[in-house]
Amino acid sequence: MANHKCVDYSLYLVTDSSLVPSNATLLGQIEKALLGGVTLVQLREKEMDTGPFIELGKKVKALTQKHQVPLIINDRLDVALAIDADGVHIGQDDMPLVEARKILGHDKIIGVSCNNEEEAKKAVEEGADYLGIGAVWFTSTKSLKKQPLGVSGVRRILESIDGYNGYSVAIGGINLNNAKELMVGGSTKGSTCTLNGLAIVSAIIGASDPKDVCEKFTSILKESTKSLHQADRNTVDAILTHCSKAIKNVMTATPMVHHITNNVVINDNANATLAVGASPIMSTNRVEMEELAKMNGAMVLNMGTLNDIDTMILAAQANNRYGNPVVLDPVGGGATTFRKAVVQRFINEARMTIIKGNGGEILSMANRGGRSRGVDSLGNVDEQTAVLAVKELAQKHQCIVAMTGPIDYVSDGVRTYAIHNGDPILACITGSGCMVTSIVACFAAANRSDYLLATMIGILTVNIASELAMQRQEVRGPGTFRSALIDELYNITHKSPDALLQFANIRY
Ligand code: 3NM
Ligand code: MG
Repeated sequence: MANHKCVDYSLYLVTDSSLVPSNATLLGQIEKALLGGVTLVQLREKEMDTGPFIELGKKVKALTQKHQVPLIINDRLDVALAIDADGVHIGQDDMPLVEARKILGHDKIIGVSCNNEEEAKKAVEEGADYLGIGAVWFTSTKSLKKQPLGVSGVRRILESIDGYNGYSVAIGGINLNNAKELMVGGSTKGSTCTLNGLAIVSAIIGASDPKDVCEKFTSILKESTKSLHQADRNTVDAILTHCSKAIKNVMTATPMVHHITNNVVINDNANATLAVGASPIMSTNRVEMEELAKMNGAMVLNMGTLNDIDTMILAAQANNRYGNPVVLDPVGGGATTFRKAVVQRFINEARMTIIKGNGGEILSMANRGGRSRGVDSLGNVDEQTAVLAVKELAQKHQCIVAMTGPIDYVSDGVRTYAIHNGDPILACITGSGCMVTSIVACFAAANRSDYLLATMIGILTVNIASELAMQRQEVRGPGTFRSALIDELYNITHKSPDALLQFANIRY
């Protein structure tokens, strides 16, 4: 089963056998839709008896498995369990979420239909994996008990659950003509909670060519996320608007952040993690890696101390399986042939969500030179080389790449930013780079909808904390700075998140 934390909700097909055209079959329509790019299927049969429902479910599951797409069953937990589907979708009049969760456990997806703010908040509190928000528009597929929400109604509901860590899809009356309007208009500016996809019945199931329709939906979805980024994410202002929310998300979720890190920084990094409101665990014993990954919010893979590389890889793979972000810090990555090979193994055998290193480490990974002596970077990197290196690496490994130094560069392969913050004294204490990695992981754990944003805010938080620490009277050098830095990490996140907004100096 695909882990439910990393399910793609963008094009969600909900079936209804009564809408299949007379010259087609339900299975045929589902298969064509899958070929067209459907990312999730819900089998919804309101009138079918249990036996035939299970028979049909098995056939649909064979199709969804072939296309590696999760299968959700509408309403019927017994059918979902019988065919080992990936989850259920429940309406407001179906089995309550709390009871359904008791029966299905946490490995199965549970989605809930919501028509207003109260229903949405309740579902979020009770731990719904995703919300189906609707009906957006009038639909003849289902008789509606309430007025359709419209695009603005969907947006209001999303705003009311700002900070929700799960997913949201909209449903009801969606077709090729209104999909873009909904994706762009239904997502909100100052909110981290955006629509993750569209759930569609008749426009796909009733189509004469479901594959063609799904391909068109897919390109509309791609276009609208692009314009969303350009409209309100591609500017520094937008990033800053998200800062205090992203900080709050960490404190609300108090995510566990598992570090396998080097001996030199364990204590400082655990304290820094606590200071921003997350919960550190520094285990290196392979026996508990799987169990930890299950509870984990994010993982730091710091290769400063390389005692047990196999366990590190095992842990990263387990976190991949549970959809947890993995942050790689390739400490000393360019220093020896051995370390170069280890970085390659990490990249080849597990999936990194974010790679964060210093100039020497990132340039070495990007095959653009880059030398380290010990774990510190040698020399400054010119802007053009830095931007190219982070961008190329991000594209190559499909992840976020950050290069820290006097100026920090961050890229998702498309957008690249330079952060001009941080006091030079950071270079005088050991492990300040590793601390940035820890804090980035804390933000990534609680802000999974935007890892670029999480990385930027993690770096900004440490940098600005260092500036504030140096302004303190009692700080006289690296030793006193080190404890003041932990104080300021705590102060920024717990008392004055606006400091980020006030002092940030980002260029792009
Ligand atoms: N649930 P179509 S509206 C199954 O409002 C369903 O919760 C809704 O079908 C809700 O895409 C709906 O054909 C039917 O309009 C949506
Ligand atoms: Mg129902």
